[in-house]
Amino acid sequence: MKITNGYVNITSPGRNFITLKIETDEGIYGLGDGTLNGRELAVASYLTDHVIPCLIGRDPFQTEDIWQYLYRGPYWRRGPVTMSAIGAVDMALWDIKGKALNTPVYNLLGGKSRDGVLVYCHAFGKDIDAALEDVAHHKNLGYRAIRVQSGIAGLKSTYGVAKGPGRYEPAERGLPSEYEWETEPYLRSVPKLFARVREAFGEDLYLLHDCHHRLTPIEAARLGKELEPFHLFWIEDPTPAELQEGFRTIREHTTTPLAVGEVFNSLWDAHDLIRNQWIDYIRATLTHAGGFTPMKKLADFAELYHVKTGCHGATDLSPVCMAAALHFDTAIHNFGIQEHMPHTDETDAVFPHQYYFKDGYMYPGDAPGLGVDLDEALAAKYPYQRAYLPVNRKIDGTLTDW
Ligand code: GCO
Ligand code: MG
Repeated sequence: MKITNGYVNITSPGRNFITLKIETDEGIYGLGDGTLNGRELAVASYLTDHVIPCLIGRDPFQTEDIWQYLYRGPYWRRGPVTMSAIGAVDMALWDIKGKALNTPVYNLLGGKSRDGVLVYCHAFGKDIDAALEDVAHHKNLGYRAIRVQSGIAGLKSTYGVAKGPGRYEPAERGLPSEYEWETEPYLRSVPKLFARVREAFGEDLYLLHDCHHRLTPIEAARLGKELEPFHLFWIEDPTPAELQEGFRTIREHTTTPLAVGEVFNSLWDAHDLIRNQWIDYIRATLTHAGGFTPMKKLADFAELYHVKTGCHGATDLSPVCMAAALHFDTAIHNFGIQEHMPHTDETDAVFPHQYYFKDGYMYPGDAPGLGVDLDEALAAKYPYQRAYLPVNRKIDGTLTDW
């Protein structure tokens, strides 16, 4: 089999998505997600201008060789744009392989290691009472694991809480808006939030919380310690992880499990975190970390150190990535949990898919390949619209991590 053509689809059914389609001489095609929130067109150009021309004529079954060609070949390595582009190619090739062999991708990765994939959803509210209502709502939908975020008294906006009615969506159309941040009120509020959640819902729910890279290691250590009585499944991105050693400080002070890695794009971003056992869950995604080929290696490396996976699954990853993640989660041994932020009906219609949610778990379906498609005629009705993630400033005006 030979690759004969490839092109990038850009669509915006509510938010922007970059999808790579690779075609072959046997009529089989594969899809890959290359969406990088707020920097979508850079990945589209990387694919169209630099990657696709090098793929024509290659054997799509050679996923390892093509991955190495795209990673080592250009000399310039890593970075979210490069790795999202490589991730899209790798995903599309595994989709082709599955379709050609008439089997779901999870069978190519080791077969089913479990029946269902435990997922967590997002609950939030402008204050603690509203957050509790949203937890109750999601529990009634059947979720067994819920991430909880709430507004902070005195701050106009915070991460994970929608500004208006409706669900939370991180990117906003137009140029970046500015959010406001102060650490101390946040640190005082989160333990109160989880005390109330446990009081209202008991011990059975798995509870998670995202700090979104906003704390220093010692602040995160304080938060982890104060959350211990509420037995969280994890706190996520407690501190930025460029300095992997920062996690040592957090680890030395708390037994609250730690998750990090949604912005990672290589095993090397997590190398010290994993081999020193400073984290419990690695959140790298199939799109941003370069596809199945390196993610399988990352998971296998993590397994040696008792680290499990918890793949990023925000709505800024398309249903193609969601499908890929569910195949991956089904197959690997050290799966921990999968994030699930449901897409809008418009997005689901553009990307018809086999995967589904039932009673707290998700299932990839048994269609050959990834089990997800792209309705290009419908996608064309939603042209690209510029959108950015917000930026964040401390109340004195200093730019800080969003
Ligand atoms: C999460 C994330 C996201 C990010 C988003 C940025 O845990 O789901 O933190 O919501 O903010 O992916 O593009
Ligand atoms: Mg996060």
